[in-house]
Amino acid sequence: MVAVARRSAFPTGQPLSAYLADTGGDARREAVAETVAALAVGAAKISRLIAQGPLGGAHGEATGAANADGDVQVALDLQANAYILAALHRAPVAYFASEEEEAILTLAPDAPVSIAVDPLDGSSNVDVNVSIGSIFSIFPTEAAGATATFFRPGAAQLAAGYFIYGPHTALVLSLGQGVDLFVLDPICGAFHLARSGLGIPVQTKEFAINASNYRHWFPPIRTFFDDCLEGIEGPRGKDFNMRWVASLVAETHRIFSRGGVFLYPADRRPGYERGRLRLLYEAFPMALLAEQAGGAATDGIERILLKVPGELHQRTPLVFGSAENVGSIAGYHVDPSLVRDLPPLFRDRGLFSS
Ligand code: FDP
Repeated sequence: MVAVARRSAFPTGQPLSAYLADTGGDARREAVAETVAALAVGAAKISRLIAQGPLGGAHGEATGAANADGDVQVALDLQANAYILAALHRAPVAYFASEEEEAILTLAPDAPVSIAVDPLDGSSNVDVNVSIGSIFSIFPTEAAGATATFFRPGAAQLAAGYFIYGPHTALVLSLGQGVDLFVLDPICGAFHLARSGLGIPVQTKEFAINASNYRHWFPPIRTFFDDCLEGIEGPRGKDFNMRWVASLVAETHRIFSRGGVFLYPADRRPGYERGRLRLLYEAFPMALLAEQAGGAATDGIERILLKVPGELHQRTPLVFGSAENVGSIAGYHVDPSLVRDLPPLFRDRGLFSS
């Protein structure tokens, strides 16, 4: 967890444009501000399209194509990617990395910032009318090129956030000085500050995990889960509640509203050796937001913001939310005495934590 220098209080109700204009004349902050403003334009368009539901044309229908990571693409995935890309052509963005693009695109190579996005996260929920979102991460552009720009620790991010398309559309944003919440006014089409200084409580009694994967999990996660289910009589001494929406932005938004911890661990299924979520454009932004809100984010053990992607669509196990709970989940990964059903070989501490 990092010490967070909070941005000085900005009055709620103010438009996002006024909030972003407060750059202190710093050229890089101005570039970030222009990029966030462009994203907000793209997100407002995506929000309108989603609000039309099936009336907006091909919606949650599979396109017959898959993205670079093998996930089925629905029509809205591609539309959201196109809207964001079009909006960014007005912004000072050098490189564009997207879940929906096989390779990094070059927009304006001399521009000071670059962006990684998941244009439509949770898109398997499109037809269910459940909250989905767009996730983004803004990096300073490196002169050495796209690889040097993105393949470095997540701590290098200048800003991160997500748009959530739900009963209302909101933007949760960090420019590196705390986390603020903006809501889209559907009448005027602009985002306004609704809450500033979002915080994640340090402890929680609520966790989110896809429990249908129980049989695939490794012993540390199974033991954590079993201990939570044992409630007040078990080793954790608390009655826990569980949630799983299967939409990362929706789970994250709940954690920002009332605390909680999210887990998508690695498991034994082929292709899930590093979990399901993507390091660059899902885990990095959520980790920055979580830390900026006083929470924590790890891959089970290591801090997400210290990890370095080796490839564009690299996956990572992800655990984030209330800091004490994230810490205790790390305990299950590094302390064999906490874990049940551990094969004898793994009782060796070195093997266990590798
Ligand atoms: P989706 O594939 O629908 O975009 O980003 C991947 C993601 O959704 C997350 O939003 C969500 O948390 C997760 O996948 C759900 O995975 P499971 O279906 O395996 O539970």
